[in-house]
Amino acid sequence: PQPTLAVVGATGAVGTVLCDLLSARRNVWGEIRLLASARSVGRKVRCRGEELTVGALTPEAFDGVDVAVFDVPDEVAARWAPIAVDRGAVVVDNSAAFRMDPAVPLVVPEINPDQVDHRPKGIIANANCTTLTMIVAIAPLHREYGLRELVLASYQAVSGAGQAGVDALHRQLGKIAGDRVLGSRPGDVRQAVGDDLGPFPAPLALNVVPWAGSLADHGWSSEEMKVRNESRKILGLPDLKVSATCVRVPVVTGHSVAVHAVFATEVDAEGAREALRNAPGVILVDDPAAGEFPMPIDAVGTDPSWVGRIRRAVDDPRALDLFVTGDNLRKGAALNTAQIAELVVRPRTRS
Ligand code: 11C
Repeated sequence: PQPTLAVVGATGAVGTVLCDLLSARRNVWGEIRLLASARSVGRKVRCRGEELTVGALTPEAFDGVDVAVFDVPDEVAARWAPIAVDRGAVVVDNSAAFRMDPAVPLVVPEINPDQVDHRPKGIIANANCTTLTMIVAIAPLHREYGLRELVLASYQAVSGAGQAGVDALHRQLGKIAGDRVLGSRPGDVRQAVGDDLGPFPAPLALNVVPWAGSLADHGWSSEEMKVRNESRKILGLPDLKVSATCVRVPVVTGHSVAVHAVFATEVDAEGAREALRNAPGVILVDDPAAGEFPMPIDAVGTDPSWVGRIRRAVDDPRALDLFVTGDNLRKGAALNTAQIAELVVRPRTRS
């Protein structure tokens, strides 16, 4: 029989994209069971052309489930993932609850697929959307040149903060639309938007906000520390130097990252392009003369990480500068979990 998949958090921003993806990907699943918090129980969701009714998150809901993908907040995952494992499921968790646990692999199928089979806790973690968008393009360059350091700034879409983030940006845009003077005096955008900030610390309309996540040690944000720690774990480089500045921008979906990557050996831009042209999960879009670069308005709704603006650093022959954009809800979240879940149930040849 075909394996059973549970999607926990099926009605959230990522869960919804996962249901869409499951409708379009090769159909490896038998039953698909959608689960959510009490507020969403009974809702109907279309998946693979069928109308499914969202069920309640209970221990019994995991009976008979082979793989459970969790798209829920950290504290919900921390509580419920072990329950799903006790009931016999392998958990693929998209929260940050288990990512840095040494007994939990952090898997990107294009980079470290074999790690799915080393899961002593029955849990496999999915990385943060900013890390994922970038790392798919950085790994092939690491294989070519040996990565030593990353200095990066992100340009993160509001859907990274869930549907509440998208709703907040649209409300704010509604309030400022048509005012041709706004943005020319201190505080005028703040005044127009008022206190309707949604999950953000400042207005996003006509603005950029150098903050994502919560306050970590020494002034870093949790998002910046995730990018550092997760990049190290995925690439197997515990001493990799990483400095990230994470910034929220008024984009609905599509995280971008400007990267300065320093390598062990000299690099050349055409060699880097060649490595990326042949890399899985990457699309090279690098023709500035023709106005072609990676941008969220083009990358949204697509699977790969779009990479371009590849230059050798003027002042360091061992460094590359580049720009990466990817759909934070797809490769940054739902798509990567779907790929991991498919790896877990892949048919194996007997040895
Ligand atoms: C954002 N990257 O854009 C975050 C959302 O650790 O999975 C995802 C947080 C995480 O706000």
